[in-house]
Amino acid sequence: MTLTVKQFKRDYKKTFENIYAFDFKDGSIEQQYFALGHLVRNYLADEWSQSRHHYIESKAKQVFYFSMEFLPGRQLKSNLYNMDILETVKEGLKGLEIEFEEVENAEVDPALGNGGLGRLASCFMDSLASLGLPGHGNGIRYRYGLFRQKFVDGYQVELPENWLRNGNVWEIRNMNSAVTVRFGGNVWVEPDGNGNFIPFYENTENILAVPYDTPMVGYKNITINNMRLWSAEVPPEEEEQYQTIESAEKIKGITEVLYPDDSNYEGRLLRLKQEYFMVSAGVQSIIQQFYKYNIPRHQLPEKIAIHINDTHPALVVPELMRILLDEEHLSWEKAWEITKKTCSYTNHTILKEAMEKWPVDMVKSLLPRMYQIIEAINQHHIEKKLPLYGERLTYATSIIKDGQINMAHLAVIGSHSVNGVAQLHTNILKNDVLHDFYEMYPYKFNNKTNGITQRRWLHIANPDLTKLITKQIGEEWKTNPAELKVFKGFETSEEVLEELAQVKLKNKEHLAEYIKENLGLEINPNALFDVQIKRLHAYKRQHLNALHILDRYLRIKENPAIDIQPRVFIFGAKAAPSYLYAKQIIKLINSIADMVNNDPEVGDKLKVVFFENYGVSLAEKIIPAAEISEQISLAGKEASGTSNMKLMLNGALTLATLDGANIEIRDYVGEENMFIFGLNIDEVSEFYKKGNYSSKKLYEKNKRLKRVLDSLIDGTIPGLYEEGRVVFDSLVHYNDEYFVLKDFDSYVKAHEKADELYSNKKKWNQKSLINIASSGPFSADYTIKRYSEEIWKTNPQKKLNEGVHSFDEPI
Ligand code: 26V
Repeated sequence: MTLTVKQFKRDYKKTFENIYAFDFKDGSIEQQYFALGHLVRNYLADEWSQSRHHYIESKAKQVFYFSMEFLPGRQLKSNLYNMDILETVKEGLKGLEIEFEEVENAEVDPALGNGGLGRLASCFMDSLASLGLPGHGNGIRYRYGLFRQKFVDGYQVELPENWLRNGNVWEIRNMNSAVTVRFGGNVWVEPDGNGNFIPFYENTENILAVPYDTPMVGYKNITINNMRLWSAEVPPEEEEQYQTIESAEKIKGITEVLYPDDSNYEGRLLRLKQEYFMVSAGVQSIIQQFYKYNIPRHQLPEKIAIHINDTHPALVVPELMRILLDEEHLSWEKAWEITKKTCSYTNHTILKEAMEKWPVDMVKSLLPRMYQIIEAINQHHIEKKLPLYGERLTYATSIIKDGQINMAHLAVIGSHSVNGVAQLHTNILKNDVLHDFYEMYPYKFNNKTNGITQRRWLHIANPDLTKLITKQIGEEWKTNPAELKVFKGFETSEEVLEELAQVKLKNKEHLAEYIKENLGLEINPNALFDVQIKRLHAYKRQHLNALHILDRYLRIKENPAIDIQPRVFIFGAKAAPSYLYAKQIIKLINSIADMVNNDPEVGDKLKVVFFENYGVSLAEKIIPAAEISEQISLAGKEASGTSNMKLMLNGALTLATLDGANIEIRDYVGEENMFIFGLNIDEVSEFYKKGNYSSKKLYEKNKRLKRVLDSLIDGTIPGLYEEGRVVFDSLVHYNDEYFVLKDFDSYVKAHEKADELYSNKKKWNQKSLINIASSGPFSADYTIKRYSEEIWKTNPQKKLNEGVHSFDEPI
């Protein structure tokens, strides 16, 4: 949009006064932020409604991305940037003696997700809008987000995340689009005499689903999509029934908290309620819009696509069937064809313990109609497949087995497309985890390697690097990320390499200041910044990182005069509250940090920083300052990873196993521009097959490793209680499930290579530049383009496409 500084200042003063009835100068930072957000939303309103109208008129196919989690990050700066008025607003605020940075930090970061899956959903929202594609989010407006993490004596403590305390300026409560979701009771089906079967319900619990809509703003174009988050309320007509506050609270309880465990499935009734609540509200609201515009129902798959983000929303399949059967009175065959054509599913994890399976009894009593339909889907599946594929395959792919409903099976059978999130991961799905389905439906399987939005993770988070790139290669790369490769041409330019080094140093200084202010720790910005930021899980092997730090520490203690590359090891990680081992690793790392950081003999040579409460906003601060990106999961366990892409884009060199998208990163950037170590997937499989891994032997044989491991239990690390022993035992006595000891040597070697390279600044900077220049292919814009063309079959809208990316696929 076009906006002058003068106009902005006038608008801002007026907006503030309209809201608060006093002068903006007397307002708190929070109020100043709120007024600014309000004004920006007003600026957006026009374009938002234009977008909506356009979609309706053009009858364009719309995508609905169903996800239990979104992690959008702060929205003020991102919206201003995408609207192309960030500089104007900054200047205007300065004129009013308001610091933009302070105002920006007053915004809460909505933590409505656990990690990778939720952040990916939000990167996708950004790309959909920026590509001019009609694609909307559908999720839950949790009253409390993912817990706030604090460390007390090095232990993780979880505090409630009351993110709505000061209101949320970006959302609009849309009462007129509210729908009712039914739970429990009895359901039976009777013929109505016209050949239709009508379900009758009694004693159901009815819950009102109220949508809160948030605009998703595209980059420099007029597309504004919608992220619709549902909140549970008591239906007004039933308010009298819920006489006690407790019973009303129970209803609201459905959308009260986000489940903080992203690695361990527990069959909790409330979680199932959340899933059906979101699914039913979402599907009902889509269908309502659909019929409002008189679109014939057989056209459903031509007009909408519903994407199932992991199995959490897999009830979309029976819910859509329910509506088509019970409310539209379609035949089973017709309804099934429409449902399958409409739905598609992404798998995000192959960890067995994370696979959703709901007990039949629970589904039967909470969602009786869903159960009837799931049973019928299963019945049809078995009847159809038995003659074609025989008993083994047919029953292996059954949805219901041993009293449980397998949600992945439901999602695969009910979708026309099933994808993994990196090439290796998709291969594992085809050859292993979902192999039986791959035999049955090879055509459903496809890969869609994850991507990230370069707008948030580079343009906004790292403005100096953005400027440097633009100065050398022009603006084109911003809308056509393949163009980033042109930056490679500066690999030999001393001047550009020096500027690149300066940008990195400045970012490191910023982070060092932040660390000083928030953690009271002094770090040397000239040290090598080594970063591992992700949820804490044994398969991600933060403890391997810890062992390497201990190794360095012990070497320094042995020889305090040692000539070693100074390093700062940076961690950000939350552990699921019930995941004891992960919490013990947090305590271990914090104890190591305490020991190392307070040892005068160590000084600058080694520092360990463990940030509390890692999330999107912290990531934006850490990533631009990173030099080594730790992607060290055991090969075959990390589906894709996305921090690997963000760190590479900001010039960090990847130190990684051949897992997830690390493999594709290597394919683009070249093995010589990263540090690869560890077992590959074939070697891991070989060990599993033969069962011949003995971590104890490695411990006994390898002196260096033994010294490190012994330091966990011999009192070396002060403040550590049973945690050292627990980690030691798991690695030495319980045969080291994730091959930490096996990979230790090659991991240490990779770090030695990194140190050596770092001593040659020019070479390091060259590799950093090549990493930046090779990261174009990991733009989520490409990922979304492929989803759109190959799965959803949506096309960018002509009218909306003006000014939208000219687009070359990178080779
Ligand atoms: C799983 C579960 C399972 C039990 C119930 C609660 C719950 C909540 C969330 C999850 C999500 C776990 C899956 C996940 O986040 N996967 C990550 O997805 C990223 C995006 O595709 C990918 O980059 C990471 O490798 C993958 O771990």
